Amino acid sequence: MLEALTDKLTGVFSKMGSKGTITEKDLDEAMREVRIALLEADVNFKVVRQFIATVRERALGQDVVQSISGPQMVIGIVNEELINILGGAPSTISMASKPPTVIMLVGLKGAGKTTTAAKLALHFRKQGQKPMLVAADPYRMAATDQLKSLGKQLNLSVMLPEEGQSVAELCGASLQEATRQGANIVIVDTAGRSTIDTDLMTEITDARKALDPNEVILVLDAMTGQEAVNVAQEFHDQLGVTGIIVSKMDGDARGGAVLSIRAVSGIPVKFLGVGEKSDALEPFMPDRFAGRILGMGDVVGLIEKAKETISEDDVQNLEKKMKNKQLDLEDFIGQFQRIKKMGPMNQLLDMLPGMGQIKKQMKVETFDDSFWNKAEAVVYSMTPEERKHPEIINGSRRKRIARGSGTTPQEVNQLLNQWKEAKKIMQQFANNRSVLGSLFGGR
Ligand SMILES: Nc1nc2c(ncn2[C@@H]2O[C@H](COP(=O)(O)OP(=O)(O)OP(=O)(O)O)[C@@H](O)[C@H]2O)c(=O)[nH]1
Ligand SMILES: [Mg+2]
Repeated sequence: MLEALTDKLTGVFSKMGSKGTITEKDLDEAMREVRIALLEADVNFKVVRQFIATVRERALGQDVVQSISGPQMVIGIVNEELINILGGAPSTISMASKPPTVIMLVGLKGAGKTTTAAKLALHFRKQGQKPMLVAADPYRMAATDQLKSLGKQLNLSVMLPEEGQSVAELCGASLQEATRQGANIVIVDTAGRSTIDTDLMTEITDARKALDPNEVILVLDAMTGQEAVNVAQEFHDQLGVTGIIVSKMDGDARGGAVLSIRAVSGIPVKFLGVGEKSDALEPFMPDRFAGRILGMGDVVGLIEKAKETISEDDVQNLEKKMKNKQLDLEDFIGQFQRIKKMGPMNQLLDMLPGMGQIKKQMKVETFDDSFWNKAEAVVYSMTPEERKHPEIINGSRRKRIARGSGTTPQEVNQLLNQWKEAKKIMQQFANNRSVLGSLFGGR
């Protein structure tokens, strides 16, 4: 997600960073490129204009021009302002002081409401809560069935409409049922329409009255781009929305919606949907998201995800090696083995610092399993010495490794070169990070 934007911004900043000090002209030039990158990522133009103006003003106010750490200061300001437009502090679901907490999901047809309802239920259950789902779409059997089957799969309780029951009646009944079952969170999935019409609004308003929800969450499809921002505005005007979940962030949406929504509508983004599966939901953290956009990588997120799958020792090792820039070929493959256990490779690798640039420099489109399987075979055909010190690999060693791994000497060479490039960038990045770290509070 947002790869194109990240690539562009990393490019702008590494160009600026390589200068040492910058002039006002350099700053303007960089800002022009940032502006283009944001517009290309489909960020609302008013948001872009305001963003650029604020960054420029702050940068000049802080005397970045001709200052030794000028470029880093600019990146620091861009990071802070990105976090700002994304909403600053993370916004969580507000819980009722007296349970159950009622969360209503609304949105256009196909936005991802039903899928998201199940994801949220799972999210809360993992936290030890007791959620219940409500299929508040009595007019479409298929919609009801979808939630029913998701509930069955995940072993979650689902309240279904009865024959002839109105949405308001169903909602009232589900609150009673929640109390009876001891459910402390009620997640209500409502009907979607292809446009915002009065029928839909009447139905949702009725449900809202019957439920008196703590949260009215609008689910928006990231793939709809700027249109999502308009939809948010309209729903908010007519209904009053308390939060947003942007779904389908795993697709090839340019991401502008996420960057514009908060600034345009004032509504906080609370979660991102990053896949079709029920565990593909991430709490939205403005600071981490900004870090990802700037290509600084979501190291914290990666490590947290890793913690769910691998041991504390493994994690500490990974953390230490990354910090000390000591990854050799053996670690490379070792980490890969662990990462492989964690799920789709690309999603995880994107969380690593500088990954966008690494891919480009290594001339690798995607790190798919076939790439890794080959790399693994090559590394396993090396001696431990060769893995630690790849520079000793000469022609005859290369031939032997190729034979052992079922590849060609050219392929072995290519992998070694790719590894060298990757290491170079990670090193560069690690150097930058220490400067950035002090700017961003040591993260
Ligand atoms: N890749 C991806 N697909 C998603 C995500 N969220 C939902 N989908 C898919 O989007 C499609 C529509 O999702 P639903 O949850 O049925 O959408 P809905 O808003 O309930 O649709 P209606 O009830 O018809 O209004 C399904 O095929 C989902 O699998 C996501 O985060 N990533
Ligand atoms: Mg649905």
